[in-house]
Amino acid sequence: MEYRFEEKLMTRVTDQSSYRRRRFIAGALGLGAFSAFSALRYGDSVSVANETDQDLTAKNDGDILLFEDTGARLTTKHAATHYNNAYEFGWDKTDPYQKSGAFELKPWQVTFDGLCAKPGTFDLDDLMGMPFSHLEERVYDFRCVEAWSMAIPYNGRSLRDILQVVEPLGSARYVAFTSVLRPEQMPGQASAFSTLDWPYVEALTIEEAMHPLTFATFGVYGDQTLPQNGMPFRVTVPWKYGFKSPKFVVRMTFTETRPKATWHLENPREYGWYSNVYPDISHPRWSQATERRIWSEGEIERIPSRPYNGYANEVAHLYPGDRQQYR
Ligand SMILES: Nc1nc2c(c(=O)[nH]1)N[C@H]1C(S)=C(S)[C@@H](COP(=O)(O)O)O[C@H]1N2
Ligand SMILES: [Mo]
Repeated sequence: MEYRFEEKLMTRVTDQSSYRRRRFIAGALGLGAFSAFSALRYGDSVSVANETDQDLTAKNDGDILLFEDTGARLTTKHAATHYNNAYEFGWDKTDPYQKSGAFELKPWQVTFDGLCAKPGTFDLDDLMGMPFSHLEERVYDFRCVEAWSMAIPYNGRSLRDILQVVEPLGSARYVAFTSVLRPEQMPGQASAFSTLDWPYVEALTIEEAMHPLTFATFGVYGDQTLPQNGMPFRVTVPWKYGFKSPKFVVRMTFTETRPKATWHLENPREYGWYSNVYPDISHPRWSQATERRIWSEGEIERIPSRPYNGYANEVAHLYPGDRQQYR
């Protein structure tokens, strides 16, 4: 059965959970044979914050599925796909959609290496572990350090379900992400004006990477074909400033020492290594107390920003002591 995004919008359920999400549950679908990555999908992956069976409505209808719709307002797909940061394509917000036409989404492989027991290189289909249409969808608030934000439905699964399969060693304290290097398809990487060192790199602590909110993302708005949004594969970390959510990921490396991160490297004073959203800690050049929520091209709302971008209940425990350490 084809996935149709509009279908989901028809069911509205009040959300009791502390973050907004919609979710598909693959029932008795016999999908277990897909790959090592599918095994963990069912049962193991989603003891996520505050979720109860009662949150889930609808029924298993043959080959689809349960879902809930929290009724959360979304940014329009048009706005979320025409105003982006993906410096590989250029520095303007319109470059990612205008200059990504030559970017090849397939084939795509991701290599896992460093401190893990089962390193290897896997195709995206393996990492999904199920058909794209059966992945979870989560609506996350997403906030750029530049103080604009959107509410975007991401299609994917918890990154930890994937990381567990390659078995990080006890000595692994961080996960480093490397984005793709393809100057022939990404004009921003070839441009003499770019001061960034390519490829783009980012990193999380192992606890952050294994947190169930950290989302291995294969699509947005049910669409896998949007390079401007980082497809075919990005990682989405909703409690941090947007640059901590790397696009076009091709490698994940488990390390003992803290890896480099592109924007932190570029200007550590302006871009912290952790870069959690803290509204009371200003960027040196602007306040972070509020944000411009982009709902559509025509509607931009000034709203207060929240600690951890609204996900404090889920993640604040990861950051004991003085929050200045985690800016
Ligand atoms: N590889 C890569 N990842 C990246 C970026 C980038 O330029 N290259 N920009 C980051 C920034 S600054 C933001 S705000 C988000 C933007 O994601 P979106 O355009 O899909 O909303 O992607 C982040 N991930
Ligand atoms: Mo950003």
